[in-house]
Parts: sequence; structure tokens; C-alpha cells
Amino acid sequence: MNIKAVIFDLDGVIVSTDECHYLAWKKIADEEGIYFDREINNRLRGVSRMESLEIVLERANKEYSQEEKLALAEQKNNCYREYIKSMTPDDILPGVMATLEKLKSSGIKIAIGSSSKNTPVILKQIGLENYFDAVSDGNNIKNSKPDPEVFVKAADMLGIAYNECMVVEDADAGIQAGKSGGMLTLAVNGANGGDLSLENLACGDLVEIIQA
Ligand code: B16
Ligand code: MG
Repeated sequence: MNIKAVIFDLDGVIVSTDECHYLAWKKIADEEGIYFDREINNRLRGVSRMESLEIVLERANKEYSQEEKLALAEQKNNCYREYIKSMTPDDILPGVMATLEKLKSSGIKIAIGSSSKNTPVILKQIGLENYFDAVSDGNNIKNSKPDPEVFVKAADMLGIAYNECMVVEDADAGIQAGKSGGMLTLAVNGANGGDLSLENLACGDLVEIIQA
């Protein structure tokens, strides 16, 4: 495999902010009297904030105006931002730093490809704001996953051909996005077929796998 860059999803791969997203959406749904559970939450992985809201509102028994939707999305984000305020480098998931360090020292570029507009805040909280070779996130894209835009932009920032990039994702939408961007994909932490985690993968070393 001729992989020159690995593009990591953020929520659910580098950190477990997916739980904070769940709690924030659950609070909004409860306040609105809308049924919401973890199964529905799984459909929000990798999906943009406004598209996530549309999924949450599928169970609502009234129509919401655009203005009301924007207000709900803002409320959700304020609540989410409260939850992530207490994040520290200790919240980086097991195996992540070892994997990133190994890739770096092997000369493989590393990037973030996240749908989240909160990416800069999260990276700062966990002390990785200046760590990656490129950061592509919800702030620089028009179309969120499963559209490949976020990963394509990350590859462009790195100046690496798409077929020389590997995407690491916890969401089916993200795996689809990587594939349609012409990249190799690795499903981890529960994405469809992704029974791996970077913790157990670090033992086998991502670097060895991609250089094989
Ligand atoms: P925000 P990822 C995604 O991040 C989350 O998985 C998804 O649940 C969330 O709705 C989306 O970011 C937008 O997040 O509201 O912070 O802009 O998995 O692509 O890193
Ligand atoms: Mg994710």
C-alpha cells in the first residue's frame, strides 16, 4: 500500500465527544417532548448539526419553522459546549497518541477530517491544536459526510493524492465519504464492520499495516 497520509475523524475516533453530542441532543429532545435514544443518536455520527437536527425532529409531532430550528441547534450547541469545557488531554482515547506518534515518526502525514464546527475548540482542550499537518472541519465545508468534501480538502491541504490517503472513521457516513473520495478507509469504534479500536490496532501498528 502506498499510503502517504492518514486522515482521522475527530468525534468518536480521537475523543469520545460523541457521548457529549448524545447528552446535548437528548436534553433538547426531552425539553421538546420528542422521543430520542442511542439508536437514533447513532444516525447522527459524522452528520452536520442542522442535518442531525432534522433527524431528531423526525419524531416530533409538530412542524418547526426555520427560525425555531436555528434556535434549537444553537441551544444544543451551547449545551454541548458546556459538556466539552471540562475536556483535557486525558480524554484522548486509548491508543490514539501512540498511533499518531508512530505515523509522524515514519514520515506519514496526519490530518483531521471532521464535520464538527467545534473542532478548533476540542483540539485546544485536548492540547492538539498545533499537532496535525492539516485540519479540515465543519468550518471549511459546504457538504458534510457522506460527501467526501471534508477529506478531499484535508488531502488538498496536505498536497497528497486521494488514493494515497487513508481515512480512519467511527461513522458509516464517514466511511462512505472516504470511499467516494477515492481513499482507503479503516472503520473503528463501531462503524459498520469496525470492531477495531486504535488501542488494539496500535499493537499491530497502523504504520506496519499501511507500509505492507
Ligand atoms: P458540531 P466528526 C461530527 O464530528 C459528529 O460526529 C456529529 O455527531 C456532529 O453532529 C457533527 O460533527 C457536527 O458537530 O455541532 O460540533 O458542528 O465525527 O465528523 O468528527
Ligand atoms: Mg466521528
